[in-house]
Amino acid sequence: MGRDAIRKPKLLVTRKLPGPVEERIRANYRAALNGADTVYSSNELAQRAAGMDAALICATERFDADLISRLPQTLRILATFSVGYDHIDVAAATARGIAVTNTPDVLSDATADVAMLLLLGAARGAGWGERMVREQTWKAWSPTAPLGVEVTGKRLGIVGMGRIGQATARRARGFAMTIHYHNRTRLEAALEQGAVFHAALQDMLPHCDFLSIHCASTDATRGLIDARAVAALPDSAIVVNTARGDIVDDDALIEALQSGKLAAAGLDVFAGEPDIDPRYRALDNAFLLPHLGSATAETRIAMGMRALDNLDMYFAGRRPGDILNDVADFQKAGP
Ligand code: 8YV
Repeated sequence: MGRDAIRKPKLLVTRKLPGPVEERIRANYRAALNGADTVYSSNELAQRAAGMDAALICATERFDADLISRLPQTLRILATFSVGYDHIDVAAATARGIAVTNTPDVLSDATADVAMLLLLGAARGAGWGERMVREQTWKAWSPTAPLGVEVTGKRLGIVGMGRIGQATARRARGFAMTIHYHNRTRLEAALEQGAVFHAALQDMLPHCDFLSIHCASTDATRGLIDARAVAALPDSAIVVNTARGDIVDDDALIEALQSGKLAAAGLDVFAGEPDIDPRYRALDNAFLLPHLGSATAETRIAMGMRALDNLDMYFAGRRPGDILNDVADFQKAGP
């Protein structure tokens, strides 16, 4: 084995990643890749992690406290190929001195594009309209039916005004929408761009013709959009979710879509995905996508490169740019 091979850290890669990302991995790591792109179970992850220095993981793998306790002592860093990290028990990783990094920024535009796609698709009937064409139920054009909801000039409420929320607001302004937002902290005026801040979610909801969810899934936000929140929205409002499915209470949303309290919903994320609540499939006013928020070739490559920047920094003995926990030691890879 050459000197280089001895020095390269051992990296478990849990999913098949874009070609240029895997090329860079092969050049710099002794990697266990997943060419078949199997979604590993927790037991498989624990087994495959044996002897590894690091793991490059996705949101499809749940690194809970139990799995983290079964990781080998050699494994020092979990780099997730995602901005969200609700699939990782960061506190458990920190307690074992395992660094955790994510990939912010690089997917903000792609995800905001999908938020607008859902907003427009839900409002204008992209789902049911396409079904009419494909299923040949499109008969004579009619002045009165079917009709969607006008987007231009309406009020958009954004829950979570981070990078993706702000990118969505920029796009919505192009549709002359008035922006309201609820966030833990108020943004400075330069970032707010005239958006109306609401310290309490419940106070914002009556002002939202559209509601778009962009906060992280945490103990504080799980189930945030519940029956009480839905009831506070104006009748015929539209809900869009590109963040995480569990921020929405499925029972509340589905009942509101069934009763007509809400005109429509556009959803890219679901609790328990891909095994979503089957009632969504029967709702003509639900415009549904299979978690495509970051799914462009450019963005997925950028996410992989960002995860590798974090790993490279860690193994160069430096603090990774996107580190999420307070782990003091960054290792120099060496023989
Ligand atoms: C990713 C996402 O596709 O980055 C995130 O948090 O939700 C998605 O855009 C997925 O999580 C990849 O692991």
